[in-house]
Amino acid sequence: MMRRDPRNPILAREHIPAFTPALRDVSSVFNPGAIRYECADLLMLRVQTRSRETALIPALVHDDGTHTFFDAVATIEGLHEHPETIHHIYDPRLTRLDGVIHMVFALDVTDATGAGACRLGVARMQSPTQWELIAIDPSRDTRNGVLFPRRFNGSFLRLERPNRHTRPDGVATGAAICAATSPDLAAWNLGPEIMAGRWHYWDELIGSGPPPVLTHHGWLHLYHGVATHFAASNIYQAGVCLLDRDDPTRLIRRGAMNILEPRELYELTGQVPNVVFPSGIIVEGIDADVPAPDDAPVRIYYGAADTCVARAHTTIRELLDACAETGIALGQPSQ
Ligand code: BMA
Repeated sequence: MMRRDPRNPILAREHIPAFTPALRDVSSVFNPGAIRYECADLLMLRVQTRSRETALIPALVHDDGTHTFFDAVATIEGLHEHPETIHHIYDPRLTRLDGVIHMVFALDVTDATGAGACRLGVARMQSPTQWELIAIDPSRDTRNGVLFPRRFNGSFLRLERPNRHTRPDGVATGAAICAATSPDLAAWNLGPEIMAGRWHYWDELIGSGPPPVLTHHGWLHLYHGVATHFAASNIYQAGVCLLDRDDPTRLIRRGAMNILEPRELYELTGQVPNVVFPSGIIVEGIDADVPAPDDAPVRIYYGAADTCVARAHTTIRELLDACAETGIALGQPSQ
C-alpha cells in the first residue's frame, strides 16, 4: 500500500552543500516539510551538523527525481528577538495559507527560569531561503505543530502535541494530538484532544506528521506513532486517520495498523535506529485548498533513522482504506 521510492534514500548527508564552514561534512538530514512550489516539491530539510546544531535548508525535488539547492540556508527574520534562549529549530512543516507558504516549526529553548522547554513557532515565506517570523508561542511546552490550509469559523486551526509527561530521562513528551485555534497565528488557544496514544499497540506515543489533506471524505491526517514496549529501542512508525471535514477536531476513523514501519537498512540503522517519521505529503495535481480525488497519487516524504530523507508513494484511496483497517479480534485497538 505504501511503495518506497526505488531511489531511497532520496537525500542524504553527502548531498548537503557547505554554504558555511559549519555545514562541511554534516551528520544527517531528516524530517523535511514538503509542499508543491514552482513545478517541483519544495522540501525544508532539517540538517544536523557535527556540533549537533540544526540548520533548515530548502531544496527542490524535481519530477525526474533529481534535486537542486538554493544558494543559502533558510533564515527567519525576527527569530532572535525571542526572549528565550533558542538552542535548536527543527521539525519544519509547510502549509499554503491564503496563497502564502507558512512554516510551523519546533524550538528547543531555555526559558526565563532556566528550565528547558519546547515551543512552536510560525513563519511566513518570502522566498525559500528567507522567512519572516509571525510568532513563537511561549504559553506552553508543546510540539509536532501543523497548520490547516484554511480557517474554520474565522479562526486558524493547528494540531499540536502538548508535552504532558516526563520520561525517565527527564525529557517531556506527550501522547495525544490536540487542536488549537488562533485569530492571528500568534496566540494559540488549546482546544480539545482529538486522539490519544494506544498503549500496547504500535502508536503508544503519537504526534502529527504532515499537515492534513482535504478529501471528499474528510481530512486525511498522517501521524507518527511510537511503540515503546521493545526492550532495545523505541520504534517510530507512520499511521493515518480521518478527521471530519467541517469540524476536524472530530475523529472519524483511525486505522489499526501502521502504514509504514522501519524495514529497510536506512530506516533501521542511523543516528536514531528504527525510525520512519512522516513529515511531508504532496497530492499530485492538487495545489490549492480543494478536495483531493480518491484516485490522486500521493508522495510522502519522511525522515529515516534521523539520518536521511526517504519517500514513499501511495494514493488517497489507499490511505482512506488504511483508515478503515481493523486489527485481530483480541487486540483491536480502540480509538
Ligand atoms: C522525535 C522528533 C523527530 C525524530 C524522532 C526520533 O521526538 O525529534 O524529529 O525523528 O524524535 O528521534
